[in-house]
Amino acid sequence: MSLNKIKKKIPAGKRLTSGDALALFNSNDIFSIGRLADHVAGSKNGNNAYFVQNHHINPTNICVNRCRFCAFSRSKGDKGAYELSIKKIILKIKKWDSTLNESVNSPDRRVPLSREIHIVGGLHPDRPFDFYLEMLRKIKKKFPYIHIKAFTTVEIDYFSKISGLSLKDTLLALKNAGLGSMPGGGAEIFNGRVRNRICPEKINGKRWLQVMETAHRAGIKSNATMLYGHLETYKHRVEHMLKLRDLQDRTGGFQAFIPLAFHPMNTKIEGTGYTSGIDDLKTIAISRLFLDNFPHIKAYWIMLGEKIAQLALMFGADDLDGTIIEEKITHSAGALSGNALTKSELINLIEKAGKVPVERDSFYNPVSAPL
Ligand code: V47
Ligand code: SF4
Repeated sequence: MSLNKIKKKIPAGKRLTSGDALALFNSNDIFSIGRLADHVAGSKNGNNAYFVQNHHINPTNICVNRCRFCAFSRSKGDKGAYELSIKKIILKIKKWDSTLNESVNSPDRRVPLSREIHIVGGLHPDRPFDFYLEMLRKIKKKFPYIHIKAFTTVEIDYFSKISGLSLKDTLLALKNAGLGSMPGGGAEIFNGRVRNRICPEKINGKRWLQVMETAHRAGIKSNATMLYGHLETYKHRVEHMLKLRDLQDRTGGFQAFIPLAFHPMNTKIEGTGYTSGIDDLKTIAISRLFLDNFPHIKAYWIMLGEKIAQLALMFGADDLDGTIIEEKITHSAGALSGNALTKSELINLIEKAGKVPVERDSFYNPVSAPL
């Protein structure tokens, strides 16, 4: 279909087909695509661009999967392999929490609390499921006001295997221990042939979708990601997003879609280089247009870099993610971005893109200004 026909579908609120999305990927008219996506983002979230005060923690990089695109993971006994104890994790959170706005912790509690911990890690060969339950319980006991967003579908599947519990019971046990929501990692690209080349040991796309469906039905909201810029084609990207859109039609449990730009350094995927800024913006914009049932599109500044992430806010994205504090996964693979942004730096990026900065909680509720 021609771009002009696709352009007419958007204001009429008509759903794009896979063919439309593919035509957009094959078009170089990035400004028209961006303008359309910005229009859709505006109709969903007004002029708002969200951010969150969060801290990433990776309890271990020891992983039995050793995906070929992952520069973060190690095998047990390798140089650089690490595992954090629950005590160390609590200390990290404590240090971060205490540096945040002093008045938040003041006895009168006049400033609304919004803190998110994002926890994902490798599939550790020896740690039992109880370790993860205890970790959640202890974090929640010490910091009851902190939202815990944790574990990719890949970890959930692994927990179910090591615990002998069904997927549903695994998820319910985690929820009871304090899990608040799930990040969108592990999706990579669903196409089986590409998936086998980039992460042969990882659960397949069908299982990823099944874990998410079970999580959503257990009342756990999540995000969804797509790793792009490696061996996949545009067709694979569209197929991937179609599967997400179909699942979202059934459950409504996804909050944000996050395209993840592949970083090649120190990985086993050769010859791809970094993604281009044009591809990053196009992918953000087309995801906004195609995933009409996703409330939010996140421009994860760690992977895009601060400047492309800022531009992405004019190409359909409405969320920059957050302060992050400590990032290991992308930085092991040659990320050029910094490790952390302060709240005022995030606000500045958003305002200079002509958007309204909105600090949010983990469910996209605005955190109101201090009383
Ligand atoms: O699943 C690993 C990706 C993901 C590389 O839900 C890489 O809010 C690029 O999912 N180059 C984990 N990407 C990160 C993730 C995430 C991040 C931020 C926010 C949220 C959210 C989720 O990172 C992995 C994999 O797809 N990844 N290695 C690499 N070399
Ligand atoms: Fe392990 Fe995740 Fe890295 Fe794959 S991407 S090797 S599952 S940590």
